[in-house]
Amino acid sequence: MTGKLPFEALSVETLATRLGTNEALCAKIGGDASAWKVREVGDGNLNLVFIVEGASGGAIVKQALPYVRLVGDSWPLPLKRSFFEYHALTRQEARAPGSVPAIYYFDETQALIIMEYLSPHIILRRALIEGRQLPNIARDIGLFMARTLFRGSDLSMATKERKADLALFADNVELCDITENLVFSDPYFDAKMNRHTSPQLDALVAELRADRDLKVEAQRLKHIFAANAETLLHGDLHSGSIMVTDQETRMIDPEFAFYGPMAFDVGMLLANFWMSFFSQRGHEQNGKRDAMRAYLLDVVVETWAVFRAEFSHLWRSERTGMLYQKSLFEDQGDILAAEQALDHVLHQIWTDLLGFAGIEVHRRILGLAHNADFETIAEEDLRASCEAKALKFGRHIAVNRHQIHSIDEVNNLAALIEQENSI
Ligand code: SR1
Ligand code: MG
Repeated sequence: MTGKLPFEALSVETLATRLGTNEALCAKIGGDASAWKVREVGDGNLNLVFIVEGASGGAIVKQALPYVRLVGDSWPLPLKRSFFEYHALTRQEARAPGSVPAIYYFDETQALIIMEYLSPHIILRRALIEGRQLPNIARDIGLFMARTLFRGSDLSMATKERKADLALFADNVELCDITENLVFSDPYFDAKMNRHTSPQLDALVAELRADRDLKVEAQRLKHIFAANAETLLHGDLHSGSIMVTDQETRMIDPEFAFYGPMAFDVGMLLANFWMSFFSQRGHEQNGKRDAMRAYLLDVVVETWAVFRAEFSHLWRSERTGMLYQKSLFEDQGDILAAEQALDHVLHQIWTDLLGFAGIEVHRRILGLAHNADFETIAEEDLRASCEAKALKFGRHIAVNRHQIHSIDEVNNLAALIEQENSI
């Protein structure tokens, strides 16, 4: 396939013929395309994902479709998201080596990326639903976030380079538009594509949609999301965008990448751990999940601690950008000033991440794009009860984010709400 042919969606039937002469793919999996085994495994909301296996190995072929897969061709979506995903992956690899799949080939016209087949990795969300306690995720994801968010910002980059990159990713308009609507606005009114567990949650949903403080807070957070072009974000860092084994953690799918607030990636990620926490009661068919719940709260604590420690380390050792210049602080012998500034930056991330986390919880229960943590709880009353607790938690941390001072305080709140019988 050359980049000059017009876009055409691949299929299990056509892939070997169309990519059979692709040098990068043949080098990786073996050149006899007639022996390739092709499976379509995409279970995300947007794209086609194929596993292709040949005589000498396997690879992933990911292709964007000109529409939202979850909804169909009534919702067109530009193919250029593949371009942003490719460029985000290259930057993430440079800033946090070993944290993303290796890229073998990119074809902009066909909107396809050929990349490393991660095996035996599974999606983190699936592992957490199964009750698996993965020992390294907090460390690996905390480091990934600190390194990519710090090194993609004006704390680290040359400003000319950062501004050029900001301009490049500013064109990822339609994917930002999805987040701006689906995350920050649609959950808080009766938007067309919303759904929730009904009738069990109807009264609570009405209450949340009438909650003035919550709606204002959601829009303040949307304002920060849209206006604070602080760093190159992953943009969709939930537990479905992370692949794991017991030893390894890799971040995938950064097609929503754009320059936004650091706290967005951190908040979205932690929200997914808290949602997993609240969903565990729905997955107790084979025994209680008390240990899993405790593990998830520990993961939250450790992720935030690793993030803070690595961010602080980079602040002290790699602060080469135009913000908080060393020439004003350390070079004047005023190390304490640099530490005071670091405290302010971390505090801002902390306050905002709580807000982003709260509304991420809401949109996964009230909006279009739900998550499997709750969706796989077949018994509807039980699912609604888990979801109601998560909604209550999400509201509290979003609205009260300026008054919450520690991760333990948030985890204690989650544990308290989880123990309530009335919901
Ligand atoms: C229409 S896309 C819905 C969601 O799927 C993606 O993974 C993002 O989270 C997006 O909000
Ligand atoms: Mg995705």
